[in-house]
Amino acid sequence: MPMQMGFRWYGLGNDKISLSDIRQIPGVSTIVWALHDKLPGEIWQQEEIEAAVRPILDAGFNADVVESVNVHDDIKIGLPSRDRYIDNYVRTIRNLRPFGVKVICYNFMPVFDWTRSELFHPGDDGSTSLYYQKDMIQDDPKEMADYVMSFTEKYNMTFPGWEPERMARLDELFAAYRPVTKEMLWGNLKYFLEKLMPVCHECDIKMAIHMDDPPWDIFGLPRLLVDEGSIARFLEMVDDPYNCLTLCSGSLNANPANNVADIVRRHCGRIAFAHIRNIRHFPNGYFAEASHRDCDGETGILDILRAYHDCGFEGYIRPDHGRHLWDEKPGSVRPGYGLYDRALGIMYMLGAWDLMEKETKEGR
Ligand code: CS2
Ligand code: MN
Repeated sequence: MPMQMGFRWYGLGNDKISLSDIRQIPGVSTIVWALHDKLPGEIWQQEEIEAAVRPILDAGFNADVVESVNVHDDIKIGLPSRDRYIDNYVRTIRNLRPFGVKVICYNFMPVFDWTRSELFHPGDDGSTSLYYQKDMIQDDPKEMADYVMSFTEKYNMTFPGWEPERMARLDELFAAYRPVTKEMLWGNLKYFLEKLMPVCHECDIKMAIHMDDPPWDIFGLPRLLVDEGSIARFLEMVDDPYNCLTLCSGSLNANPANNVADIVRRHCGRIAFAHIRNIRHFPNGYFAEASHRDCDGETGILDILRAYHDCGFEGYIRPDHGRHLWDEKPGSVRPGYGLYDRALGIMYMLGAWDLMEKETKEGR
């Protein structure tokens, strides 16, 4: 099967972008979806799944990739209650199977999903993008969480991994994670995946862990999937073809020492899902998310695409965050998930890909 291009969509009534908008972007076969009103640990029921997936299939897309089924904190912390939540996860996997789901993207980051100090940072060209200012993400998690949550309050828009119910208990969550060392977190991840692998085989659904974003410890919380060494450790720890990666180029390259194209070449067979995003680094260590065009950042988008092509990548790929362009402003667009820049990103990726395909066919 050839590589399949995906587009993340937040669902009817929860996304200003429509499926018919997405239909007009060339080459998109897969809608990357989720049940966005579910809390981590809850079972996704078949009727709820059916209601979310039906419009996607009716619009002519497949719904092969779920991003994310979020993992309950008790599983990450390793509390005795984790078994109950793992059972719920297993039931969710079984409930997803009849809808043709092939890949579940998830992450194992303590407390926070992605973290940024600014969601609408102005670029030189008048667009805005997500931005990371190192010194703002050091001591006070509350300040950053309040900033991100202010968007939820102001615009009545929730973000995956930033559930208001969890963020309201931030002190409690930090206290619960305090005894969890990095090694313990690795152990808890192994425990979780070993319980899931049999059901993944049974259902032919791959678990694809997302990289930690940014790829370093924040606010004293350990983070695991940060570089080639930790990715290799992860894949060996549960050495199973259903234990896979969501290789996120932007998350990894937030540390410019990570060469994403090399990582692709090394682990391509276990990459179920590719996120493509470009990062522009500033000399002071801050970074901004950039357009997908290779020269607009330092992530090496063309080398990464070539690495996927050389490896005969047959998984799912999607543009990750885009900038906010034209009429996309706070309140009218989900941070990082507007229509325009992600559509431009797709055309850039497909342009490079089509050229490589043509050259291969013609033996050049
Ligand atoms: C995504 C992640 O928007 C993003 O940064 O790439 O939030 C991703 O969806 C989760 O980490 C996966 O669980
Ligand atoms: Mn990503």
